[in-house]
Amino acid sequence: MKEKILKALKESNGGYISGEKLSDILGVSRTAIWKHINSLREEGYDILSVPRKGYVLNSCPDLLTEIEIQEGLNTKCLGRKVVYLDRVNSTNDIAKDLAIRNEEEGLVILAEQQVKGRGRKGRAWASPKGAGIWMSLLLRPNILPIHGPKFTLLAAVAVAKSIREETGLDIQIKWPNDLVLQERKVCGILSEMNIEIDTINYIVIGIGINVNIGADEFPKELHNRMISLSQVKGEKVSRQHLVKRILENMEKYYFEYIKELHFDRILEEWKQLSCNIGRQVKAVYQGREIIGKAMDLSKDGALIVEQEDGERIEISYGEVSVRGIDQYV
Ligand code: BTX
Repeated sequence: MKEKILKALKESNGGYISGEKLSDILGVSRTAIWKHINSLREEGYDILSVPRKGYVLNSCPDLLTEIEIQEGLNTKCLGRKVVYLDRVNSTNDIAKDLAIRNEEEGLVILAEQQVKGRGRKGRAWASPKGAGIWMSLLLRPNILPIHGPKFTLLAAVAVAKSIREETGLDIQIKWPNDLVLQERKVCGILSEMNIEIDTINYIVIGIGINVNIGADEFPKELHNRMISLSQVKGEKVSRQHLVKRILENMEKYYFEYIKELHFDRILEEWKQLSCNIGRQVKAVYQGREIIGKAMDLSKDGALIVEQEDGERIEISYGEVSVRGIDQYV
């Protein structure tokens, strides 16, 4: 009912709508309408009520509810169902749980706060309340599992592009799953797959973005390694707009890729957005320490590193530190 009232207020486009009219359209008493209006106010909706005129919606909070995300969202699949939660362990866990229960592709989980947000290898991902985007997407691509890792690169391109479009900030991708701004981490992507020999049952793509987090809200030990969009932009960034833009861009790249299995265009965009290419990097790969210059990406998205002796190694998984960004000299 609350959502229906909100919808009616939004549809009146800044005009007044009377309590009587709302109660007629929605088939509930005026007292019930008033209670729901108050509850919306508690969530941060600025709703004015004027005697003999009714209610008018002045402004909406930057919440990531289904109704806010779906408003004006231009997608066919991603975000057609949105589960919005206040506090969760990890949005990826919720998405995986629902995937096992046959939830359809395109499901989006959003939370205001994660208390056990995860990075790779079980590392913790700081996800303070109300100031970030902590989101998981459920995909069920009908392709071979070997192509699964490409989705992390695809998501990185889609998210980086969306942030650039929404904020104008010069964000870059650090292979394979981080986005950096002024050489500090602003976003991480955690893709988790469930596969059988020749089938992907599902992929959950978890995206964490530090949007409006103040420097003092980050864990102390991470202060000089992470940053938020608002810190660089100097003003708050709309989470709602950014989520919508990500869903739209993500769907565009996703459909394009699964239609023809053409990864070249995404790779080209990835390279243009990369902070790795041309820089000194260090990695431990297959038990060996690799130090050299990142030269390119292979057609499957592996990072090609040229060592001092000229040998070229394709790193297809794991960690790669970049001199100047990570704690390596
Ligand atoms: P990662 O393993 O590459 O990075 C984790 C590391 O990043 C941590 O060890 C820490 O040093 C640093 N870090 C932790 N929190 C933050 C932060 N908020 N900003 C910048 N750096 C940080 C990266 O893993 C993948 C993260 C994915 C997070 C999303 S949020 C939605 C979804 N749910 C979930 O539990 N994870 C994903």
